[in-house]
Amino acid sequence: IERVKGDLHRLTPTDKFGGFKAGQVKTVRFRGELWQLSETDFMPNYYIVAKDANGIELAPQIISSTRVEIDADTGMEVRPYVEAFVDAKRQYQRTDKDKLVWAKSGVLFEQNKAVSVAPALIENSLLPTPQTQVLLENVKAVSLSQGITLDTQSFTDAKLNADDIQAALARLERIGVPQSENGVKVSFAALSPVDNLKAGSYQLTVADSGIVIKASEPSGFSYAIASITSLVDVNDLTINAMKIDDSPRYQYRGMHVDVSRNFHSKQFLLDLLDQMAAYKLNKLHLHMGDDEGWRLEINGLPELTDIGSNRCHDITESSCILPQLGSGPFVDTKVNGYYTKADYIDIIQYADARQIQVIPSMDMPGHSRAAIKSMDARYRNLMAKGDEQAAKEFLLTDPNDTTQYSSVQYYDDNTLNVCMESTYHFVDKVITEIAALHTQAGQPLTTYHIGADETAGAWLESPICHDFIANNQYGVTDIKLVGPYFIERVANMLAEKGIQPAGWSDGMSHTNPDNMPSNSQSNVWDVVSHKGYQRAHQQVNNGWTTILSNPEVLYFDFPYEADPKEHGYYWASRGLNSKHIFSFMPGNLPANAEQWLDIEGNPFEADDRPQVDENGKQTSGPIVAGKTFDGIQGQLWSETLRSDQTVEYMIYPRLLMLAERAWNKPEWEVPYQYDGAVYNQSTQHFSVQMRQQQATDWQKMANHLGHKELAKLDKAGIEYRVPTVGAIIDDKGVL
Ligand code: NAG
Repeated sequence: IERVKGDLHRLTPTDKFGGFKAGQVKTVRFRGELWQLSETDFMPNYYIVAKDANGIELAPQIISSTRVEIDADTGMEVRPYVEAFVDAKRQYQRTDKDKLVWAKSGVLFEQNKAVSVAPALIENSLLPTPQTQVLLENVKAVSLSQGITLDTQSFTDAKLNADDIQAALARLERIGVPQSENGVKVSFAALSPVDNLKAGSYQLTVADSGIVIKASEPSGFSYAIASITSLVDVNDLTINAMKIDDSPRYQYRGMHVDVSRNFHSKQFLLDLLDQMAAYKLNKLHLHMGDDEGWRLEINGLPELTDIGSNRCHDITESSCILPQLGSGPFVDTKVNGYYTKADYIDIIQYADARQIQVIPSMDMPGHSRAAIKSMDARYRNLMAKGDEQAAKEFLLTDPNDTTQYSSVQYYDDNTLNVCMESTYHFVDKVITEIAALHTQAGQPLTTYHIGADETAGAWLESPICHDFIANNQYGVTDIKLVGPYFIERVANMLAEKGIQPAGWSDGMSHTNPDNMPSNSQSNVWDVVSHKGYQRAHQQVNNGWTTILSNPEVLYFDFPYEADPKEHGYYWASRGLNSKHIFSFMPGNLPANAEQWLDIEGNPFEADDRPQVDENGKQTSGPIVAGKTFDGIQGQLWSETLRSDQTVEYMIYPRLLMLAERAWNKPEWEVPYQYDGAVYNQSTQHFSVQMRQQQATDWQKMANHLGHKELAKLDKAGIEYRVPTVGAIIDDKGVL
């Protein structure tokens, strides 16, 4: 067995194996560790490339089989081949009957024990939980069955944009509350922006005289309508009289989606944006460029999508890039594809009308294989035409670089050469074109994510890099510093265009903060129990916008439960369910309730004593006074997720708990307390009472999900994961 590239491997038959005769069946047995046999991660679409008698390669053929075997040692079902994988329903598909039972009972099951609270307790509950909500005593419920009538003058006075109003009201209309002549009056008043009024704040009064919404901007209005939509009883369209005064905990409430590894449709994204808006999330981090695919049409660089958006069996990679992630040998599958410029503009506009900012990302300088192969093909074509100058314009690698390296995902050719001007020319071109699409869509590009993660020792043996070190005007004297130099240079390139640079925390932490724009954003994806909290604190102390993306609790490509039938990677968690996200305490990173056990399941001790340099400046240690995290973000990487349905399964209902934690600070969140020594939350700060409060709140939340939210997801056609009755988890939380 030999590696062709990344995770594409080849088995070449020996003489002993012989060839194939027509119709012949041969069995190839794989033996692997248990984790490799997780049913859902098994790569489908093995294919055969045979040669004819003259040694000419024949068209590839998929090897298909639906055979299920029982592993003799473990008794587990092993299903190595997934039928028609792209449209396949999830492996762990529950029936519609399960869904009905769940939605009706709304009872939470944990380890086979039912835990439930009275429905009355959740009658007026709202997700995400508002800051204050007061029921108006003695005022009867308001019926919206006749629809609503806008007090148009009040909207005109407040200068609210008509598109924003319509997008918000469409949500009410969808549940059967249209605008009508004689509906309940809805009026709007501008909330004067007093000090510290957070963006997104709103006040809502529902009384017999009508509904009054106060906000200082469209997002507040939109959130007020989202709250009404959520509170209306979908059976009789009534809403209880109440007052809500609400504002978000964090200004950044994000969801990240990787459409590069496996492409996901525009419709899936639009549906996601609808749900994000319903739960008041406001940032879509769209990961469109990585090793396995480039997913956005770029003016003037057609190769990026002609070649880089398709994987197929073309060893020369001149028409497509090589198969990866079980994609099979053919172009014509849904894991291939890209958004046209028009698609992307639609996506931005759809997001914008829902108060969501789109943050595009093309991962660089590592994770760039699709771009590199596309630009290599361009180079070869232009060279063949004799146009050397044009050929070199956007070249991304040094042809004489002999560096041997391997990325985490086993690529040895996925890193841009950061010493070549043509690389910066390419990056500038891409950013400029993406920015133009944002301008056209009416949502200017204000944040761009560089990626900057997992850059593997490339370019060390590149003659161009050696020349660069010898002659550059930037003062870079050590080859080890050219990686950070790339991030700093691109970050400043963005800043000059008025765009905030963002990146993953590993790459960001290698830069010199003094060389970075002061408003840079870092997404902290370090494993908390492996000292990730130190990195998080450091990024806050740099003064950067710091977004928590910690894998143990926010990577939605991990399985919900430790079960071979659950999809996903598990390098930082084997069971990441909605309760874990609900229990997250983002304000107190080292110490977070029960999920902050280390990967082996032991409570861990955090030690974040301040370190100072010779000038007395704190270089690491706890967050300094007055600073804080800026938000949290859920991550959906898609290596193992090949269909839109599977992606929805992984996102929902976890996204709802992400929204809850991003919006609302729970009473039981332990404040960050650095006591000058080793910090062990589970024994010191999280009191029995707090733990009990957390458990009670979770029961309420789980019932709320079951009684209210899952039914709404059903209505919206979202393929959420039906909660399982009893998890297969032993006392250590591992399989
Ligand atoms: C990390 C990679 C990402 C990959 C993911 C899978 C980051 C910032 N980088 O190794 O490319 O898809 O894990 O869980 O997460």
